[in-house]
Amino acid sequence: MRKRIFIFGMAVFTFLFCLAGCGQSNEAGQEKTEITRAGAVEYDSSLITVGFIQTGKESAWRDANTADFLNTFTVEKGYNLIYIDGNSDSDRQIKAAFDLIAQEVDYIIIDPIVENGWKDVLTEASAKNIPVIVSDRQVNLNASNYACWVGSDFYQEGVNGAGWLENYLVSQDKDREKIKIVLIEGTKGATATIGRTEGIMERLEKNPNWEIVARECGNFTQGEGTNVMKKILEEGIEFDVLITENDNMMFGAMKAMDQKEIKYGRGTDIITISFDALGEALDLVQTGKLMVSVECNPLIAQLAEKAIQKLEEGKRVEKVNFVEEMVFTYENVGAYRKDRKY
Ligand code: GZL
Repeated sequence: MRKRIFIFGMAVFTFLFCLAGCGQSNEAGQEKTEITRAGAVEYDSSLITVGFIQTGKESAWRDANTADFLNTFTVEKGYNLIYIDGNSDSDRQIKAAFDLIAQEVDYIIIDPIVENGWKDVLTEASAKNIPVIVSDRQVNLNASNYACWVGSDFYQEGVNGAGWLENYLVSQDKDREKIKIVLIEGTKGATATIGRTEGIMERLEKNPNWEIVARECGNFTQGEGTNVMKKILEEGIEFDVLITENDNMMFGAMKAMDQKEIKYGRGTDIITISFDALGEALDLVQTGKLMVSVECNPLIAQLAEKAIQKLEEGKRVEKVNFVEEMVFTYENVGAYRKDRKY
């Protein structure tokens, strides 16, 4: 049952001081101040009001993911989307979720910066019968706390990236050599970081000749990717493989290696592996500077919309809804680059 909601977005308390002659006087002949409240904006209750709380703007992947939601939940398609930028602040996200509950929206979609801290607000949403869809990253709670989750299989992405490395080393007859790996991880506690790292470590355990010689956090940002790689190079750490858990950190790390005139990519001694598969990354795969970009598809808004439509029809929704993804390499990228939407 869609709730009628009044958005007080325009409700501005306006103190109108009437000009002389247009004010009203009380019995004692004293001027009094007129207080006029702008009318509450009554929303068209035929629309489905969806509150979407995004992580922030930490990466180009994120921008593409946000654009996908803004382009999916439009008035033309029957939605009133309230978009909230989490500004990379988990507390801000949780406060925004409580606010959306107070506004009695019809649905809440959250992309949690980190998995912890969501129990109270999801309990409140459930008590007010507002279904919550978790998108992209996950919450560290039983699935009964939310309607469903839509996004990527991060563990499989990690396995895919490290699996490619296994096959590549065999092709280069290096599968029995000592392989030194630098791993630059995403935000600590983020599902994408947890899953990718677990997948990479699963393959590492199968390859005892692999060693992680440096493991740093780059928070999924380009700037931190540069800073972390600068630190690694200043420490004189030598490595054969650089794995970054998103393309923006790879771009940053490449900048640091360029500054030291270090060669990387196809035909060099440094193998480069990244995640997200941004258009810019695919360009680098085509040149060979980036050897693999494991796709993390940001275009998941349609999965969230499908879930909302099912809930509107009173139908059951699957708890876990994976988006399709690929692994882009020098050999296959040409066939896909031109059609990329981000
Ligand atoms: C993955 C997403 C990650 C991306 C990063 O689904 O959570 O966050 O891989 C983004 O680029 O910052």
